[in-house]
Amino acid sequence: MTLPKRYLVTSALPYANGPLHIGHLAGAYLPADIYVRYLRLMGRDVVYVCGSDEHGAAITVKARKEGITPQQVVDKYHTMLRDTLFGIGISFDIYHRTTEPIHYETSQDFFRELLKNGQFEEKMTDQYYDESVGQFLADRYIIGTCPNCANPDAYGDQCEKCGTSLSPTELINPRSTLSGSSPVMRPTKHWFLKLNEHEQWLREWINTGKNEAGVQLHDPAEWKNHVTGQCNSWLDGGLLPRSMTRDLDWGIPVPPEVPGSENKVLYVWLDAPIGYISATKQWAKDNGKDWQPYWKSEDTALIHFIGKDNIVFHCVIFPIVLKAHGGYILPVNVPANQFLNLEGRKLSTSKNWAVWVHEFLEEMPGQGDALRYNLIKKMPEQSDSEFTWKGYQETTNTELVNNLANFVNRVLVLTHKYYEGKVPEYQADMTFKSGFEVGADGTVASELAQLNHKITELIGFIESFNFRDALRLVMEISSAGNAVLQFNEPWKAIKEQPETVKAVMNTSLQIVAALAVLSRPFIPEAANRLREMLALPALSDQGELKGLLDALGNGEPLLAQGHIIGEAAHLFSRVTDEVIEVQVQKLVDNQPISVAPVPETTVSDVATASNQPTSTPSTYEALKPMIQYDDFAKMDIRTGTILTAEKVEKSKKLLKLSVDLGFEQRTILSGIAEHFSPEDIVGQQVIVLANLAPRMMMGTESQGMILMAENSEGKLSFVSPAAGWPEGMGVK
Ligand code: B3M
Ligand code: ZN
Repeated sequence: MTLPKRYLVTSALPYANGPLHIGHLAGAYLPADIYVRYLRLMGRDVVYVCGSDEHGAAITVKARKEGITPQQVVDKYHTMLRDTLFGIGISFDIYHRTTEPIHYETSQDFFRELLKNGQFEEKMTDQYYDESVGQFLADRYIIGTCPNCANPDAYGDQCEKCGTSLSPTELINPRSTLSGSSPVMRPTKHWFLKLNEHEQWLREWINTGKNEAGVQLHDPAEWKNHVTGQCNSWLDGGLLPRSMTRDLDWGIPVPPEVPGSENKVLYVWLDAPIGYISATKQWAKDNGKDWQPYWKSEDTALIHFIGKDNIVFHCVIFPIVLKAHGGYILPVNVPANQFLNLEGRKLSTSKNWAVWVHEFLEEMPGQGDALRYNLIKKMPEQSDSEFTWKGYQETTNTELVNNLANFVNRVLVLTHKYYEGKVPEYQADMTFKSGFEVGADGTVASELAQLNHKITELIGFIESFNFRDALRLVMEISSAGNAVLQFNEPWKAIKEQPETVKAVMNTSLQIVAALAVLSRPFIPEAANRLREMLALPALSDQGELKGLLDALGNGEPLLAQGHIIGEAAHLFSRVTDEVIEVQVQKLVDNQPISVAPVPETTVSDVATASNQPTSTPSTYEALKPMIQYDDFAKMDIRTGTILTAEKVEKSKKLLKLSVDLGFEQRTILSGIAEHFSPEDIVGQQVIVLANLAPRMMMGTESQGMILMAENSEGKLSFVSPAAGWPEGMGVK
């Protein structure tokens, strides 16, 4: 396919009801940012839009919780989200908000157009109504027992315990979160978009990339399997008309001229994606441009970056809305990411099991790029992935500090030492050991040809949304640079073979110059510093990568001979054990009840399930979803005895135990310090999960987990075999 004339790139609009965590970043923002930064470096025409999603029950629920108005909620979190996203270097062309007048107009116009085109079916439906407050209840305002897992505090749209999506009528014993009373059913009118009438072309479009006229709009092979798979499973289930309006006092009013529109607002999932369009309109207005080609011209590539929970809205509902309106293009790709886990557990806002990006920026100043790097390396592109603080430390120290920063530093320091900062002239036929091809002889020209080759490969990865692989290649280039130095040892050769050293150093400098551009999409601040160190003008993000490729293709140097470089400056800092321990401890301390400070806790937090103001406290923890025998059989559970116990310095919750398992002794850290004193539990017989992967906590490796029972007040009790039972026996 020919290159698109222009690109319109979007990242999911975050709800303005809370801060962003690293899962959001890795899901929808970093991949888009890498992609648009790359496009700009290639000199392509691209607009990158985003903004805060400020409507829906997500906002009003939060307002009730915080005791402020919905407007105050969105003002507070919009500012916070915007600052966080720009703070971590997400380079939107505009970060808009869905409470702007231009968005109200655009959304209402969409509604009018869909209505005019006969896309809605008006239906009276029965809906829960809270008589004591005189209000229809949005799904989020109803809680009740989950029919799937018996969680007593499931929401009307979803059970957060087992993840099942629900409708309010499926809840057992529903109650209103506004008053705690049992809601009644009342008839109400809504406008249902006839999704069912769009099934055929949608299936065709998703699976063949063709529109009804047979025009190839995208290549379906370029879509991620899990995205196409999710779309097809929705389609296979059959699409039903879906209500595009709500009875809510917060949102975009249904256009007032529409009969029966009083007290009705647009469904947030109707207005939110239209937010991409209004943001583009605002951007065009601010920049004296025309927004229309970006949304209406077939030679525009529209790409939505989202997390996997938003796939149906971007691949089914919004395309239907665009098509039903008419005149708009459809996305050429929706490269949704899967989920990022944190220390073995699902990231969770409600459970505060998260690394909050604004806190990271505050607590770890100057390390934004290191976080970006780590999240890209672990980006859940094809399947769920995991972030751990230990991994953060290791990756930062080995890859960013030891590899990249070290290479750059050596090159700059040696260039100043040998040539007073001047890029050395060299003899073209001078050979030295190649950094790219182990064992081969290279020349400056052949090394640059190899570099060119790698960059082409790297670009291929970016173009196909394989950002992890692309990042790996950036580091391979840096490694090749290190290898050039390592193999040729200029510090030894400088006396005997000064001409060889000139060629080696020239090559190394060219590699640094390439890295100063190539690293830009991933670690933009570091790229800036690299450019400064080389005394090159700051990147304008307008075609520099294209320029670099042209130069390499023509055999021209990236840094001219005789160019005088700047001083070596700091690039990345080593991450110490202390820093990591503080962060891990913070996670643990954020948990209301924590037996094991690591994800594999056996005790789920009863306390968070009843955060709703009016919910009744539950005596029994909800049952977890069903597992198979095989899931259980993977666990090796043994009897044991605690031999020693001591407090862990700087930790309120942890005790360090040595536990006799009969065949060996283990060190186990257990989050029971607030419940037991060390001297009381020596000799205690326990049950141990013995094949749990070891984990570092507070500088100590914990080699298993003690199983505990917990009552509804959060008190803990040991679980143990009969007195005198030997150690090391299996529990089955
Ligand atoms: N605000 C849901 C979410 O944050 C929603 C995305 C809107 S994208 C148009 O996951
Ligand atoms: Zn459930």
